[in-house]
Amino acid sequence: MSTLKEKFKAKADEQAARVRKLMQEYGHTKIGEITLSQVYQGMRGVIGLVTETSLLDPNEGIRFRGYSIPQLRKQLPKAPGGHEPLPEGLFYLMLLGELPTEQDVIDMSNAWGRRSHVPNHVFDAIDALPLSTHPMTMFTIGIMAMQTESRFAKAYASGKIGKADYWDYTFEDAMNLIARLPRIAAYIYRRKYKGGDNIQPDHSLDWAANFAHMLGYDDESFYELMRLYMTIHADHEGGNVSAHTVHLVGSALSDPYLAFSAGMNGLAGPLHGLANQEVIKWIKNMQQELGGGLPGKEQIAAFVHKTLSEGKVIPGYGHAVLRQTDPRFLAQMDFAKKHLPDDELVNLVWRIYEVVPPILQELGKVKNPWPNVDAHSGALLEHYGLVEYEFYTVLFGVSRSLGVLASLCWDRALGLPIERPKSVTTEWLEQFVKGQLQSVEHSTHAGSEES
Ligand code: HAX
Repeated sequence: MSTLKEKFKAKADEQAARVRKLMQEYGHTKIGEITLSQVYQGMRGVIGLVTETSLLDPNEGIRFRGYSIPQLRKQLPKAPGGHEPLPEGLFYLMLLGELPTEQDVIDMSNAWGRRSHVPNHVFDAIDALPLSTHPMTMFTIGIMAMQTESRFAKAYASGKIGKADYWDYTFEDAMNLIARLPRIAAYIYRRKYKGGDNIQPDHSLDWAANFAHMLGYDDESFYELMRLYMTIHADHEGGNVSAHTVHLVGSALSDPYLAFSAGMNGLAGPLHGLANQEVIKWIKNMQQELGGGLPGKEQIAAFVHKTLSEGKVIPGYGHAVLRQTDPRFLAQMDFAKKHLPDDELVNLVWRIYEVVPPILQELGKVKNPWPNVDAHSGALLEHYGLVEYEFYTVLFGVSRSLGVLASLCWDRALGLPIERPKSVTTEWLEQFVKGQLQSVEHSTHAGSEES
């Protein structure tokens, strides 16, 4: 057993005992109430999931095992000469709950390098798709084609493993998947946009830099962007569509390939991860309509109003949980100030940031008028020449594997059961409300008779 796996097993045993104790002592304690509106409105605010890897505060933003993004940028190990955190370190932190040493991160890089072989039939499956296929569709199909490699599925099918072993095979699949995803993503990029001119991996590089290299961007500053990008997009607690889907599908003991691919289909929605391509599309349309360059604030405001009047959302703004500017937006802004302060598109993103929130606030219905992670990422990628915006969500997906697969390891280690919340019909709710009203009327009536 690898050291990482041994450490994970020890942590998982400790945590499982903690959960058992909590359940025994407080299993019946109420931790919230549900209103009828929440039932209709996407279960917003309903506490119904346990995700150990990160926690989202509406005002502070995401914390990974207690560490904010600015803290992670300082405290996680860096590449030699680099300033941004290595995503290997974040995965270690999410999996074990403790900060890694430099050596732990080097070991993780090496382990992923060793595990990164992608079988040829995966590339063949991608090659069978027309070039016009959206990169996210190619990505999920590539992941599905690779399901032949699932250690969990094979072990389960053999009938030789029991519940206590599930975490082990899930761990193996998670590590292999994370190791292989950059290769698949880069293959899709080079096939669709660069005439199939593939670039072989360079395992002397860290995971994110090697990904950048396979995409065709060998520039230290782009490596840094990829390290930061892969770190900040990795996890956003458990209730967002991609994370929740991976957990939900995994809860049926579908193997990590099936579960992760399902989560990626959710990430491909424009209200979730696809918003990163929508943002840049929207900005480009704005520039085109306004004659190019850097439009003035009034011009931007007019374009925002026009978008809203067409019944569309402003992509990159708003959030189901956050109520402040997303610290992931701010981290990218900080990166841009350091590396590309004069970039026109980046300056436009910053100007839009000054214009959009008051307009959304005025609408009176938008709960969070501030930018989210997707409002900034495209402008950074464009600067380095990665202009194929349909590919942006694939980058997000590669990063998201770190959080959701670490969580899936925890799901199996804690033996979490199949997920099955209760649903009801509108008629059921009407009857329920009527029953509540009648019982209130009955008790009021009974009360007045007594007095
Ligand atoms: N522009 C215009 N209207 C918006 C809006 C925006 N950016 N954000 C919310 N609203 C509207 C909603 O559409 C809703 O309108 P209706 O009542 O007419 O349906 C109303 O304001 C209330 O919505 P909310 O409660 O504030 O927001 P939700 O929790 O329902 O939705 C979303 C959160 C992120 C989906 C939403 O803010 C949105 O559509 N934003 C634009 C798309 C986007 O940037 N998505 C990425 C989010 C982050 C992420 O997951 N990244 O991957």
